[in-house]
Amino acid sequence: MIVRRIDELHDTDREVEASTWVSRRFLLARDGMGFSMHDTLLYAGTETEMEYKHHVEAVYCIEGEGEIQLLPDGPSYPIRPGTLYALDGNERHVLRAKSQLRMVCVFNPPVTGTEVHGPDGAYPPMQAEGDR
Ligand code: 9YT
Repeated sequence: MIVRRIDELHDTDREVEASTWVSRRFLLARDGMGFSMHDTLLYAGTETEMEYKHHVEAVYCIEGEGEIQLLPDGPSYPIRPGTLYALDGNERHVLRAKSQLRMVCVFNPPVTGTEVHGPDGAYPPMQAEGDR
């Protein structure tokens, strides 16, 4: 069994920061669960464009207010605590945080912990076990 607390992730490779968000990664590929699970903060007043071409992702909002819009010109949906969205079609999207958003994110396949968004907004495909 794995038991972790969020304060134990601080200043480790399980805490990954980008310009508009910080991701605290409770479960990564190396934990062997078959998915990764993150507690991500998106900073107030920011927008983050993403396209996970190689992963599906479910995101559950537990704090904050914002909206998600499908790109290039898709519909927008309000995000508030209690809202889940699931990108089951690798959709390109933008997440706008009106206030700080706290999101629980689950990725399949799991992220390895080293990914950053490429210029195309995607994380690269999962590497083979021996490459990590
Ligand atoms: C909600 C979202 O996708 N934010 C970007 C960061 C990503 N979820 C991550 O790596 O935790």
